[in-house]
Amino acid sequence: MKIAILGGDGFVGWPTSLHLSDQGHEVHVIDNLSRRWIDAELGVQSLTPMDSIQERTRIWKQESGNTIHFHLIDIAKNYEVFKAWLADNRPDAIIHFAEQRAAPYSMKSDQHKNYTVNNNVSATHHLLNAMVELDLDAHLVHLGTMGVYGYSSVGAAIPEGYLSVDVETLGGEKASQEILYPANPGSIYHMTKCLDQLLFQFYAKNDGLRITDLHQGIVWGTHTEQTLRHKQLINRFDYDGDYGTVLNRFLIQAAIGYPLTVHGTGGQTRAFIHIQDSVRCIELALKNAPQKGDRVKVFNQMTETHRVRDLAELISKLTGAKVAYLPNPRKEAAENDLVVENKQFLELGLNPTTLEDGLLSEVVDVAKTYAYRVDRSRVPAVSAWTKEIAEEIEHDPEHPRLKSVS
Ligand code: NAD
Ligand code: USQ
Repeated sequence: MKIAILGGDGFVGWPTSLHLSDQGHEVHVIDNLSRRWIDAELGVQSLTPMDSIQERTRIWKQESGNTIHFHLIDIAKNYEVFKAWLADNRPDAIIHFAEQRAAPYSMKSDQHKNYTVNNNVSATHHLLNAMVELDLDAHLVHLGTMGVYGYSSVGAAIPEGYLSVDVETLGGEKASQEILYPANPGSIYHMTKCLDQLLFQFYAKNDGLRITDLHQGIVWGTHTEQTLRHKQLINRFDYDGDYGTVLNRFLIQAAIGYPLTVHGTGGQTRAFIHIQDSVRCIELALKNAPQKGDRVKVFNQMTETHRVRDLAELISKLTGAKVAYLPNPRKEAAENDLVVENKQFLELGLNPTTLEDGLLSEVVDVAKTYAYRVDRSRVPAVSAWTKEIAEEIEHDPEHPRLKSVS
């Protein structure tokens, strides 16, 4: 297949590009490199030394004999350029990763809120709009988030996208319906993914676009089978307070002897998936496209759930790291349970990589190798969800932003 990978230079996009290229697909990465610019804005860098996308693709050609094409396009700002590219290339499938994906970055300031909404919503809408205009019947696979559901503890498992509801009609009868699970975003970033869902619903219904939306949990790990083939194919690894996600952050904190930064009581339960499984799920989704006229196909792309403090304790036991319970910069439930249905990928043959000691140690080893690149002052998460929370953190003498943590 000819596959366009929007956002193919990112943390999940790069290993996906390698994996699909390895399987013989013709892969085209489209990326505006905004994620690299955000590193420059924040004054942080990936823990792992990443080469330019051009150099990465050169090494991949040398190692595999396969070409990954790169196109520098901002799909949110350059609609006409993007549309012209789609018209010239007419891919069979399009994988859409190209959004600003960090919740803390999206909550940093009013400018960051505007940027995240404008970038994410325009990127998704431009893609859908251009596909209709060009009569492009490509299968669109979007990377969404478990966060569209909220992380509620209603006592029932979160279904894969749709909720069955009974409504009482005016005649007093029961009518059954399946509706999109009620959206309950916890950040501006997560809210853009809820808006994406409505765009997808409309374009599938109105124009018959074939769309799969993958509601993914937190991705952890860094290596995949292909990124391990050459040191210059290494994946990015975010550790800073804005882009680093919880499990990868704990692993690197353990490697550099930094107390594990648990927000609040650590009672938050979240869904997780290893990067290798994430890439495999995308392959499975590509092979199981919806038909024209079908509703949006939704998968819950996660393999296990964990409570944040349990993860901290597990890593502490494994590595001897200390655990620090910090004031939570986010506005979120202090404690929640989370039960998620994920039957569809399991039935398609996904064999989950669970969070076991060997893989956790592998990430700690990567972190130790590159520990010299870590700026410890960028580890604390300081982006506050409300002005009140920002005030509290500002005046808390125990918060690590005010202390040097050794
Ligand atoms: P990332 O930030 O590493 O990668 C996103 C890529 O998209 C970057 O290379 C960036 O330059 C590019 N991009 C952003 N806006 C663009 C635009 N307007 N035009 C062209 N390119 C643009 O993020 P990631 O961790 O690889 O996540 C990829 C997708 O998966 C995101 O949509 C995210 O919401 C979703 N997701 C990620 C995780 C996770 O834990 N990393 C979990 C669930 C869902
Ligand atoms: N947390 C800590 N300590 C830290 C970092 C985070 O306790 O040092 C807590 C947070 O407060 C939160 C939980 O861990 O309760 C998860 O935070 P996170 O940064 O790991 O994940 P999140 O902000 O939800 O976002 C990430 C990705 C996003 C994706 C989402 C999937 O950045 O792109 O959509 O995971 S999900 O969480 O399932 O919605």
